[in-house]
Amino acid sequence: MPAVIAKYDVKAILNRLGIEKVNYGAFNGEWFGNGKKIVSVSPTNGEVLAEVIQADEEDYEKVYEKAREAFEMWRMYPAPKRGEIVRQIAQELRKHKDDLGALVTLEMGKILPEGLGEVQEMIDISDFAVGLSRQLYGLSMHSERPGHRMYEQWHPRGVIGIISAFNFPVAVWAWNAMLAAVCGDTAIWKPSSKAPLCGIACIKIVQKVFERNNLPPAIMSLIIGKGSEIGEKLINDKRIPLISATGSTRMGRRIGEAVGKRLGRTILELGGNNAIVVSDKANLDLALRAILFGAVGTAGQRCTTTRRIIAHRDVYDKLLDMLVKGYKFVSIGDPMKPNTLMGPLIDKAAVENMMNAIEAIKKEGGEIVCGGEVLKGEKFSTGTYVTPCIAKVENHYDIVQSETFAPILYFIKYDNIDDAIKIHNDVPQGLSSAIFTTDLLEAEQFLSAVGSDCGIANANIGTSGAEIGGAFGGEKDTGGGRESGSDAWKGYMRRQTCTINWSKELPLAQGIQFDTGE
Ligand code: UN1
Repeated sequence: MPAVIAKYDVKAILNRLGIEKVNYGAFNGEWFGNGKKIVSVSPTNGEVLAEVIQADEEDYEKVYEKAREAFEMWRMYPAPKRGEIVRQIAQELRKHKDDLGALVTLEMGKILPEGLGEVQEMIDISDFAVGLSRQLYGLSMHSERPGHRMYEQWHPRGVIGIISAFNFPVAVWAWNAMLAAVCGDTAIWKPSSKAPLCGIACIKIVQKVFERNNLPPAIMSLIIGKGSEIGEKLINDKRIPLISATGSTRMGRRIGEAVGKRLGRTILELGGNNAIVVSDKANLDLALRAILFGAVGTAGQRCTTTRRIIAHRDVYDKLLDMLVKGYKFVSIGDPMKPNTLMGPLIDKAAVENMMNAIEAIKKEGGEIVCGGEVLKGEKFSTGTYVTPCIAKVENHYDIVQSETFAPILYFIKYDNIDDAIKIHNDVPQGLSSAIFTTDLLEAEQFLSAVGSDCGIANANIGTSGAEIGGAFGGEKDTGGGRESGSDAWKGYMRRQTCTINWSKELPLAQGIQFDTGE
């Protein structure tokens, strides 16, 4: 058990991470900021953690300029050496795991084991990137012309932009930043203004590594500011060839539009509406545990959160009953305390959003089976704690079709597997999905071309908690981008096809003759 679980001292944690009472929100090798001040308030108890002076539009230029300068040298620093720097970053992350995990919990409210798990994802992706730094392979192909060689190679793209959400305030940056770093890009990170201290703490950790190695710290820079100012500047900046963004579908559409207009590239990881199909041939005990973690974990604020259960009519009542009992044992409270399973929502606006969704469910004819209340009393004086909710609904309800970023789990009935898959895919989003069944044929159908239409599809494990080794992302309104493992690194590099003629002739492809007759 990490020491911080047993006993924690917020001041000491912040201190060890280099967080001061008032911090600058822009970093390009130096810390500065000339924008409005924001206050980071913990949703766990309403206490002020620290203040941040955000960046303004001029500060953005200063951040960009240093990131560009850093790119000029970083792209020529050999990839395996870039990997060595990321290896050192992974070591620093290991040293700071307890404190950074605790800060995630304090600033956004997920329970400490999940805060620590998030830092573990950062370490894992860093290790992955170290190996990758020696494996940025291109293919070679046979030329149709004699005395010619053809191959493709991958070059760094440039200064890229990373926009991250409050719910994974450190890991999602690391998925992007560590891959970008070994690929030879430099990255400007705009974290969510709801979790600015997490951003500052991460950059302080990596800053030391760059400084120790006499490298420009602007290889990984930071810009905290308003979406309507700094976010807009970043996405409209022609000099930024790639924007990798995580957030709502609404936000992603805006980014896709702005970056698409200037023909830049995007990696978009947007909303999910993740379902678990529970067959009459499922191991219900396994399904129960997966659903509990998937629906209640991170208080329903993961993009991979389980939002819909599509249960076979023969197990529907039994599963619902098991879940309602299970929900009673979910201990809600201070996410820093051992045994707590669900912390607060990020803020009161999120609570209001959840309450509005519950009203909408009832209006459309749904039935609230349990939960969905705002908790009151001294322990919950922040107004950010709720009970997780289960509702019986129809898949076509407007409210079911959209992502509510809160712990609401929809229960839907199905008759046969074709029917289940149809219901499953009948939503605008396509991030993560799962089936629980011991029937091989059903599982294979779910994973086949006529099965789940999501970017992630699992059998007998839940929708959330993906490993970093796979490509992460989804289809349809989820945005289509892929981050993290597999060959997602290719998004951070530009592909170049090269043909070299080592003969003394100049044959043309496709057998074309183009002689001047001289
Ligand atoms: C997110 O919610 O934006 O698969 C990312 C998961 C985590 C990542 C979630 N590894 O739940």
